[in-house]
Amino acid sequence: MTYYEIANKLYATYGVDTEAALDKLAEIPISIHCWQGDDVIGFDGSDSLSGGIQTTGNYPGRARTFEELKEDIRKAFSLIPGKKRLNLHASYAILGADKGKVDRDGYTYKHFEPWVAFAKEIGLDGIDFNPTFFGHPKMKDGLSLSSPDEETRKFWVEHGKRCLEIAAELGKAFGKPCLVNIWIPDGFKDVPADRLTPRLRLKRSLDEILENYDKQWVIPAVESKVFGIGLESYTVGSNEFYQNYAAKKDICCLLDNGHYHPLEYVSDKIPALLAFYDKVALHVTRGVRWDSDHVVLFEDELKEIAKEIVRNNATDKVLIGLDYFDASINRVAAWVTGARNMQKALLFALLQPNDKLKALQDGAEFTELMNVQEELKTLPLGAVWEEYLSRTKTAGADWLTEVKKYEAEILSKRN
Ligand code: RNT
Ligand code: ZN
Repeated sequence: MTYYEIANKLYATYGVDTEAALDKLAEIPISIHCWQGDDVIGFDGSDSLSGGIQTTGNYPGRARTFEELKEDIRKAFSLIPGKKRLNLHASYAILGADKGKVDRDGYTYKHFEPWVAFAKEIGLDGIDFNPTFFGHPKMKDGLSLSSPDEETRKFWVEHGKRCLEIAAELGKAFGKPCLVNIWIPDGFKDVPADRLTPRLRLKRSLDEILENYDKQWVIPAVESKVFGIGLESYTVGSNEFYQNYAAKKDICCLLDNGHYHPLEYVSDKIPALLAFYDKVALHVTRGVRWDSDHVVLFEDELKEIAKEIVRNNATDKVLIGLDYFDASINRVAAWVTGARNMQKALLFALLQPNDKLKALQDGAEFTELMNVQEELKTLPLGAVWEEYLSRTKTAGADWLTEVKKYEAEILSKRN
């Protein structure tokens, strides 16, 4: 018997079908962020990151051009099995002759068509999109949609509108809706004198942006945050603000698991929102002491997030995206590690006897529930994962060898 066949039998003793789990896993799309490859810099003029987020490290090989970023994505994605989408920020516009002439309030679909061609070429499932409200001179005093300066606020509203228009085309291009996530860094370092008015301005700006969009192809979402670097005391787009806004406007909430107080868990928020929303979007990341956006590892909270998605039959409702940026290690390896861990966590969740566990809970059989959950932790998940990799013709545990070769041949030559 192979290692996988033994695993299949062991899981079967718990009533779990590994074949069904593998089939299901292959169907769950992961939206992979383009910004791990270039430290969130983009191509539209910025040369540093702002907005209370930070990439640390200076590992050689950062992608500096569209060609380089495509090359790196191609390599990384070839080492990630399953269905993949690409998550783009507006700052990754391919402006060509429009460079210096067209600003973010004037971007159109044509500036992203080269990305569509690329995504199709490498067989992706679609593209998700994000307006970029940072890394730009029109951020006034660190504010965008909540700015008291009407010209500034309007500029960013127009940017938001353009992004929804672009997203509709992106959705159509793949025949799948495009998630448009709105995150703004707006906030204050120190105790504000007025917490309400900036939120009222943000509300007005969002209303203006969302006045008109293509409901068939676009899923708008709002992403809250508790604090940013230099924005420790107040963020305009807080959790309560956005959750209420999303509920009233019938749009989507995006939960980034680096954006809450350390003892608040996104795994617990997912089912809370599923009780009210048809869709919930995620930014899966790993915060170490703060929203540090470390590479996603196979950790307890990641498994818990995956369990909530799977056991609530919400693989179509929870839109899984990744959001981290580490510049201290090989960036291609960072992509691969995080994406594979997300998938591994989903597989872990798919290999739980979820109905049986629920029945134990309902029957108040908490001793057995604890016992079974503990036993499940040491079943041979790795054997099933290796089987998945081999069936999807993806490199196994030695994938890093390929990245090292790529580093020697390509990345190390960039300077
Ligand atoms: C920032 C948010 C936001 C960004 C990306 C680049 O804290 O998480 O989602 O990381 O949009
Ligand atoms: Zn995020």
